[in-house]
Formats: sequence, structure tokens, C-alpha cells
Amino acid sequence: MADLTPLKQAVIDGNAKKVLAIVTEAIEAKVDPQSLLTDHMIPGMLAVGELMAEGEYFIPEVLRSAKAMNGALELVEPLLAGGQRETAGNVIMGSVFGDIHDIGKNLVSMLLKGNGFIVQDLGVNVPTEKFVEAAKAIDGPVIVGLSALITPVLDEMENVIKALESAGIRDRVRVMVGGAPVTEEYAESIGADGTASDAAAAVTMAKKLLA
Ligand code: B1M
Repeated sequence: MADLTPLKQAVIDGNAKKVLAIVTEAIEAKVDPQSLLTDHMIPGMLAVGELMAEGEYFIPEVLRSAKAMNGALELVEPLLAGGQRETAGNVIMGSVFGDIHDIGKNLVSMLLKGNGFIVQDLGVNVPTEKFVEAAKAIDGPVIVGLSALITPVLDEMENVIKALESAGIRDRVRVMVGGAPVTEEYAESIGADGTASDAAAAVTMAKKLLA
């Protein structure tokens, strides 16, 4: 049985080699991939955030942890995506213009895929028009998922919603917004259709939005 105790600390230390080694061993030992994320890796990344807030960590340390996390996520993703065969619907996902954080967005994309959604991930720092183009290219109902981690870019979410309205496709597009600074009140105030506080809640919300 793989010893997962050091995994959180390895993420905090940004020790990519160790993170990969533990995750590889855990996968071989058939540890639940969701638990690897929620019980070990995400708490590690959240601790990194606290260290950053306390002035203990600066960008280079945070980047090292983010790289270690993203490297291991590549191993975990296929396992999460393997669970379901039926298509639950289309989702276009991206971090809004001005925002380069992608760990949370990647997790949301992964869990959506794992729950049968077809996810087109546009990446980070995505200009408004890219979201609109991608939504136009899909026939029928589609969710546009907008992620933002830094407060100064929150307005971009409203810009996307307005652009979808101007393009005349708002009636068939459901907009889900999320990320640490996004509250339910904020989501409502900009006319989003839903929000979710974490990746699992995002799956529930996506199902609700396309029901
Ligand atoms: Co930055 N950063 N960062 N950062 N960073 C935060 C967000 C910050 C809170 C740190 C702090 O000050 N304590 C702060 C934002 C403050 C604010 O404005 N509110 C901050 C800042 C200020 C910055 C810079 C401006 C720093 C600088 O340059 N001076 C800069 C901004 C760059 C930019 O975007 N233009 C910056 C840069 C970076 C790095 C590049 C070094 C790196 C990102 C690497 C990467 O993502 N590839 C980084 C990181 C890693 C963080 C912290 C430490 C961790 C973020 C993370 O990955 N969390 C973060 C501190 C923190 O969050 N406590 C911080 C783990 C992840 C699993 O959670 O992303 O919240 P989260 O995602 C969750 C939910 O939010 C939700 O589900 C996810 C999974 O459960 N969710 C959704 C997310 N998107 C969703 C979409 C949905 C639904 C749910 O529907 C569509």
C-alpha cells in the first residue's frame, strides 16, 4: 500500500520528482484518484496559498509547487476521465483574460470529463471573443465555464456574458463562473447562470444547468 502521508508536503515543497513518484505508486496500488486530489494534493496547494499570503512563499516557490501539481495531474486525469461513457453535454472552459492560474480550472475540466461532459479547454488568459467563437461553433446547449482567481479580472466574466448576449446566442448558452474570489452574490449580480465553490460542486452545477 502506497504511503500518501508525504504527498501534501511534497506539493508544498514543490518537489515534482517526489510528487510524481508517490502518485505513480498510488495509482499502481489502485488508490482512488479523486482521494489523491482532494485529500492530499489540493490541501498541499491550499497550504502554498497560505504561505504566500503570510509572505513565506514568493512567486518562484509557488510556481515550483504549481508545476509539481500539474505534472502529477497529467497522470491522474485519464483515470478520472475513464469512469463514464455517456455524453452529459458540451462545456467550454477557460481562465478569463488577464488570469494565468489554471490548476483549479484544470481540476474542474477533469472532473467534468470524468462525469461524461465533452470539455473544450481554451486555456488561460482567454480573450472574450474566443469564448464567443467557441460557443458559436457548437450547435445546441452549451456551458461556458469561466474561471478567475484574482479579483482585478472579475469584470472579464461580465464582459463575456455581455458578448454572448451581443452575439445573439445567450439563450442557448449557460454560463458557470468560479474561482476563489467568486461568490454566489457576485455570480448573480453579473447575470451568470450558476457558480460552484469546487470541482465536485461544478459537476453538480453543470448537470443542473443542462438538465
Ligand atoms: Co497567484 N494569486 N498570482 N499564482 N496564486 C492567488 C490566487 C492569491 C489568492 C494568492 C495570495 O495573495 N494569497 C492572489 C490573488 C488575490 C486576489 O486578487 N484575490 C494571487 C496573486 C495576487 C497572483 C499574482 C498577481 C502575483 C504577482 O504577480 N504579484 C499573479 C497573477 C498572475 C495572473 O493571473 N495574471 C499570480 C501568479 C501565480 C502563479 C503563476 C505563481 C501561480 C499559478 C500557477 C498555475 O495556476 N499554473 C499562482 C498560484 C499557484 C496561486 C495560489 C497559491 C494557488 C492557486 C491554486 O492553484 N489553488 C493562490 C492562493 C490560493 O488560492 N489560496 C494564488 C488550488 C486550486 C485547486 O484551487 O484555483 O481555487 P482554486 O480552484 C478551485 C475552486 O476555486 C473552484 O474549483 C477549483 C477546484 O476545487 N474553481 C471553479 C476554480 N475555477 C472554477 C470554475 C468553475 C467552478 C469552480 O466554473 C467554471
